Amino acid sequence: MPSNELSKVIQELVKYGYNAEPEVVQFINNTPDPNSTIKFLISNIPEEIFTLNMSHISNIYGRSPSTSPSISILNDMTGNSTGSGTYNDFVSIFQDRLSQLTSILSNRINPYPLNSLKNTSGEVRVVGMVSNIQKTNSNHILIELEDISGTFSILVHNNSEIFNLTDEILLDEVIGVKGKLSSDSEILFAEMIYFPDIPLNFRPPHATRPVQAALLSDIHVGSKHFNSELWSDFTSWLKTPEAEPIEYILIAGDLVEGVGVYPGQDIDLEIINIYEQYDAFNECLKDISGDISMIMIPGNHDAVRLAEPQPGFDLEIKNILSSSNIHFTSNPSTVIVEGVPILMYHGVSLDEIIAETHSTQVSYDAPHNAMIQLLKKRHLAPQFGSRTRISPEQKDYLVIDKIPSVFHSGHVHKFGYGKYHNVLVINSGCWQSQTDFQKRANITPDVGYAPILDLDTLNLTIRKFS
Ligand code: D5M
Ligand code: FE
Ligand code: ZN
Repeated sequence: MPSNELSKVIQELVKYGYNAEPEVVQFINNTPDPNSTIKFLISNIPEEIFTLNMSHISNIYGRSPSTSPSISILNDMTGNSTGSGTYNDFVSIFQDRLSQLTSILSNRINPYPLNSLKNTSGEVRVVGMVSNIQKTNSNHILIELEDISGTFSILVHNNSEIFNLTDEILLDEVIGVKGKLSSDSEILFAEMIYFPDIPLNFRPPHATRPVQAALLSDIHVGSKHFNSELWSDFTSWLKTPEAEPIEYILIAGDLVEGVGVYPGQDIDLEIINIYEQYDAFNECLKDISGDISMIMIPGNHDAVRLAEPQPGFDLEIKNILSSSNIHFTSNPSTVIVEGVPILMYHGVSLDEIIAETHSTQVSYDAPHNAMIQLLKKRHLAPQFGSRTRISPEQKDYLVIDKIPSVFHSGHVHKFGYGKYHNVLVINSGCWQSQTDFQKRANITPDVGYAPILDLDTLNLTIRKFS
């Protein structure tokens, strides 16, 4: 007997005057949005056919859809926003951040509560959120740590071996410290600093069959500078035998250019209406075979709220992006593709990490090193109240709770990749040529990169269109 869902698929087909063999009904039902799949199929089926079988489906999709896509999404907060912006919401999100990151650090260092230190002496370990960090008159670094019990001052001496680590510490991040208390137990002299971090022996899960994913971001359709020629080169290449193993495309935000994103943006717009921009983006996807599954999160140019976490697109935008094989989720999200956990985050906080981290390793020319800082801190936007807007929620969705095999971002329009404790870190560049703002700021964007990930070996091949 067909289940409820299967009979809905059958009824929907009948509504349009079609029948289908049971495998086809099952196939349609397994797609993320069966109604869109039906619309897509019947708009592509030859006129004389009224009973669909699997060979019709294969013809429509261009190749056999025999292996069904394997995608699950963790931590999608779309529709679950609880924050109303009250003081209590901010308290909740900080408490949750502190508690999640403290429990990661506590496995290693077994901390004392900060309010107990005044009655202690000698060597202690603590964990807390950085509520202040400043240079003293004698050029040491003074850190104010806060936990649920209270606050405490930590001094990092400028002669100490760990002094250079203070370059990486940002306000509001959670760290651990080992050190010796002063004789009056008023201050802790730091000897070790611990970040929540990724364990060195992390073994990244991988797929069990040879299958690939293209990792893209920052398409910016609707901008005068969207490079449609390079995009067509990419979608044409997808049809070549070389691209046959690609079954997934992940897009980490800034699908369209948006409107009113920055002052004077009008002169950069090819399409001035946001819905028409998504229409044009949809046209850009039309050339991509229907049996490639796509996963998309929004970025700061997209039509969702700016504050992070950003929910996935609403129905109005989803209806414009009519292809049946798109999975929409929030920014950030961890998506499990063929068993491989991939953390997708658009990357607005990277601007801040690059500006605030004093290490020369972290720059726009090495955006993956800024992403590695986020992995170390196990948080996607450590510093609160600066450029990255954060929406207060009961739960801090920006904590990197599950360690991913792959961390995928965009936003800075610079291509870069690296490995950190076996996590593959990729910033996928963009499809928008240099804008006037970027010309003035001397930024040369990396345009037309399609990093292709082998999901079974976690190796990367860089496909550059030019
Ligand atoms: O961001 C693209 C990159 O360029 C990112 O690193 C921010 C930077 N950018 C772009 N426009 C501006 C303005 N007006 N001020 C400061 N920084 C900017 P995207 O999200 O694609 O705009
Ligand atoms: Fe962008
Ligand atoms: Zn962006």
